[in-house]
Parts: sequence; C-alpha cells; structure tokens
Amino acid sequence: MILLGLGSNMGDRLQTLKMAMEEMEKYSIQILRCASFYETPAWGITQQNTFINTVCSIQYQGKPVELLDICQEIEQTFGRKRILTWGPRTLDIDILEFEGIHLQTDRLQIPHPYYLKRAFVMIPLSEMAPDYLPTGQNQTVLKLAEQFREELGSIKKLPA
Ligand code: PH2
Ligand code: MG
Ligand code: MG
Repeated sequence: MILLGLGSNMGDRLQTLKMAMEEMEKYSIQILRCASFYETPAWGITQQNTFINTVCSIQYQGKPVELLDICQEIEQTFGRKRILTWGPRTLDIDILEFEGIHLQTDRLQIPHPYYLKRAFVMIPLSEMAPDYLPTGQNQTVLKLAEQFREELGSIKKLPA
C-alpha cells in the first residue's frame, strides 16, 4: 500500500485538496481510496487557521523519490511557499507509507516519521483503512488510533 496524507490551511482549502487529487491523475498516480475530509486544529504552531486533512491510498509504478518530486511539483502548482516548518500552507502532500519499505535519506523518510502520532492523519486513516498494519507495527490503525479518543471532539468530519 502507498499512503499519502494531504492537508491545507490557506485559501479555499477543500477546493485545493480536490483539485490536487485531480492533478495527481495527470502524473500517472491512480487514487484508489480516500477518507472523508476532516477539519482539524493546527498541530505544532497552533496559532494558525485550522487545516482540512485527508488520506488516500494510491497506485504508482515509479520510485519513492519520483513520487516525492511529483508531490512537491503539485504543491508548487497550488502556490505552496516553504517559509515555516509547520507553518501555514495552501497544500501539503506527505508520503506516509510506500509498499512497506524503509527509507532514510535527507529528502525523504519512509514511513513518515511522525504520522502514527498525528490525530489529523490517524483519524482519517482509521476511517479508510482500519485493519491496516503500519510498517513495523503489530497493531492495526484502528487500535493505534484509540489514543486519539480525546482529540475526536475537536476534529470534525465534513459531510461528503
Ligand atoms: N501539518 C503540519 C503542521 N500542523 N496540523 C494539522 N491539523 N494538519 C496538518 O496537516 C498539519 C498540521 C505540517 O505539515
Ligand atoms: Mg510535507
Ligand atoms: Mg506535513
């Protein structure tokens, strides 16, 4: 399974995410499944607009770095400026998992080093793939997401 996490907290957040998904298809990325969209409080730098987040599983035949190049190109297309780590962004596309591989380079770490600790990823993921075993884990996403029970109150699933 290849998993992407998507987020936006600037501009028309929902529209940006939907257009980014359409854009992916132009780069021979096939979207297999997506979670609902969720409105989530900003994590890290908390004094910024709320995010809209989702996760998708995709099919992609190339290498992980090639997928990263595509994700960054799509971020650029939607006006992403890299100013602040964890700061406001029109579009963020993160590779969370890539077919069970482990990769540690300056540009790319797979699995994404923090995703299991982020409610804004794990809550959408527990909707889309509750039975998935994250790489190197012996518990399902559903089980791992139990730790975010308290965050559930502040995370709002948007109507489909
Ligand atoms: N992304 C960040 C920092 N903080 N907070 C939420 N709720 N959602 C995000 O996608 C997010 C964040 C850095 O990529
Ligand atoms: Mg990113
Ligand atoms: Mg991110």
